[in-house]
Amino acid sequence: MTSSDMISIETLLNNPNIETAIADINSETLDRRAFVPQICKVFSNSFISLEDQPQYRFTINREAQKQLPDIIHNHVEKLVCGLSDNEAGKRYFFKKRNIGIVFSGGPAPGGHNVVAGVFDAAKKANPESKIFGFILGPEGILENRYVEITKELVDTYRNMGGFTMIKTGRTKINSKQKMALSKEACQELSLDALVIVGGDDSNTNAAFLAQELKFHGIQVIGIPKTIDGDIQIRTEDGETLCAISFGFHSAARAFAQNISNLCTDASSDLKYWHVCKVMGRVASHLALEASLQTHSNLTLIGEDLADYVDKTRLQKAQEKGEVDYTAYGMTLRHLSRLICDAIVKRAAKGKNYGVMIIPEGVLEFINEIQIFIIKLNTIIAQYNQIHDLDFHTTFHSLDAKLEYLRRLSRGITEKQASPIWNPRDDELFNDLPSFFQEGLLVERDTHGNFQFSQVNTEKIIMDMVGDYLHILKEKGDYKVGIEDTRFHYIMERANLDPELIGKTIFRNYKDNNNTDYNDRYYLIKKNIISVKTLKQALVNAEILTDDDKVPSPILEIFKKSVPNFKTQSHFYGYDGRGSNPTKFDCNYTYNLGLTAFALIANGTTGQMAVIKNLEHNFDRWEPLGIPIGKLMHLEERSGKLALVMEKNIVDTNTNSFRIVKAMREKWLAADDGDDHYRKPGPVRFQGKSEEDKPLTLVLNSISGE
Ligand code: FBP
Repeated sequence: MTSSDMISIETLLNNPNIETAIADINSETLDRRAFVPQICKVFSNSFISLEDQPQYRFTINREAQKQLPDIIHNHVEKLVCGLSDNEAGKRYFFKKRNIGIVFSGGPAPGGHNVVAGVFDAAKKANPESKIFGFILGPEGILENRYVEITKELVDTYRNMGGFTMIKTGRTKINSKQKMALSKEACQELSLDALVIVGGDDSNTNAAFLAQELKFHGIQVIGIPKTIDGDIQIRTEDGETLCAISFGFHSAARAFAQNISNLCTDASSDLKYWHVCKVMGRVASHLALEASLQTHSNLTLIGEDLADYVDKTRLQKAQEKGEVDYTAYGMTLRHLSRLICDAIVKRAAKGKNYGVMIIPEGVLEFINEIQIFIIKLNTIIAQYNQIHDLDFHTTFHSLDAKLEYLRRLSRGITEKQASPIWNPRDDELFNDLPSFFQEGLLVERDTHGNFQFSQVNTEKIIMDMVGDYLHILKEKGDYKVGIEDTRFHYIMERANLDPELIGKTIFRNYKDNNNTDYNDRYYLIKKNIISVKTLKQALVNAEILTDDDKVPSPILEIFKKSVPNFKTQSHFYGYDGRGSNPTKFDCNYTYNLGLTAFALIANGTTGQMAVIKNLEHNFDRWEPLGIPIGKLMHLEERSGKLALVMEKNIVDTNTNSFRIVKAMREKWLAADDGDDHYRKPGPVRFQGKSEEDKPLTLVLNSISGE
């Protein structure tokens, strides 16, 4: 086409079909926005009351009792239809109120529906009520930056992913001054209530704010958000009140979809091990769910590694009448050996490829790393406190940080030798690769948490794996198995005797005299590790003379048996966090918003809105309010014990974990058969999907009866 034949760009851009095709808003978005989430039965009533549920008990932390005296005695509340003769209750429920809402921490799919739920319920109860969204997370509260949420704004973001509507941030309201600023901001807007949509740390904030603002007539309600899935609430008697935080399902489905595609790729060209790091700052829930959805060949679960006991080492020590404490827990070295073992086994069956899932927070469960993290947390926190300076600003470069640690270990810095960092720590730390040292020294987040997402976890592990595989290769232990039919085909095509060559070069060749082996894959003998040693074996068997060259078909077989370990790294985190919510999360979050409003309209504070029975069919979903104060415990933060909401890591006694463990061998597929990859259904919004809730939830809810 010559330029004179071309339609002008103006004409093109004004063509209605082109306008539709390139519009920012596509039909998928319009369909999403129009989706009306299902609502729990109780919300079909216009007036909702609360009913105390004293049967749900929690072990209360003493410190929580001290620090949160006015919210600690709250009960679990069930939402029920209000009585028609409760006039005072009705007046309170339907009164005009101002409600603030804030997102806190990392985005999670479904957040916008929480806003939509609060907005719809508040406007339905009283159209004069106003909802304000604080911009950029808790920082918006401190700086009093907000936007009034309108119907138009809510409608734009219904069922859409991200926290784009009002943004989010990780600022922590952790000082008297910040509390005072928060109170001022709420009072300036004449807020009756504030809804905090966040994870464990943000709900901790919510509890303290609730305590602080209670006598100023401002209620605070928390919402369990985080893709990490570590907000799970059980009573003292083990009854589940909240099976999972919102966002988990959508993120896990997005990760699983990508990982499953990699399984297809890996098993197509057979040349890569895909190493998939998946988010979850500490807990491995996302990795576990992705494993169940994809049947990837190898999935590390941090919590499982922490439980590891080296029985051989323990026994050796026992024989000497000693206890070897280092036998408990996993070391990085041992972990790399376990991974190598899996890789070598698969290679022996001709599968020098695969897909492995590494949870982002796995290092938290590795003994030596955990010790470094705790020590460095304390050192950084102490430095900031003693010097009233910021460690990371003062010691900008890695060298400066290392120099400080070196001085600390020798007692030059803080007048006397540090009890935390001794010369041995310094020596061990200096043995780590610099990118990892840098990772361990990264700035902690505002809550004092170690930022695992900033560390190249998979690189640390895979570098060690690569090194050890190299050793195994040199020793002749890491070889790619040669398929029986292929070997015969190549030999026969070249008029070579497969029996003679097979016996000479393979350690498990099945010939008429060797009935021990019945493998489909042959492994080159351990001592044949080069063309030279190959030739030697052939000469020794009198197949070749010293002057002969190794025939090319035999060379071809040998080359195929030499493994080339190639990896591709992938990080699944921010992408899934920003994905559109699944139907499960759309329904879940909208009902959380409705629940939050009902709690507010009944005058409660310091409660977290949850939906019980998420693991069951929708008709069994039950909205509740749970006292946040009762979920608190003491935890090490920035080198000190702090009262925070307890998070849940993977429980290795659950059905889901036990099933993954039981399937490990099968999914590794280090055998003659095919891989067992599972294709999770597409993340669909329209139509019926069989993947309508997290598999971990489904499995964990199945009892023996
Ligand atoms: P929240 O707990 O705040 O929801 O965030 C979880 C998370 O997505 C983790 O999975 C991840 O480690 C971390 O946030 C990443 O944080 P950042 O957004 O600061 O990089």
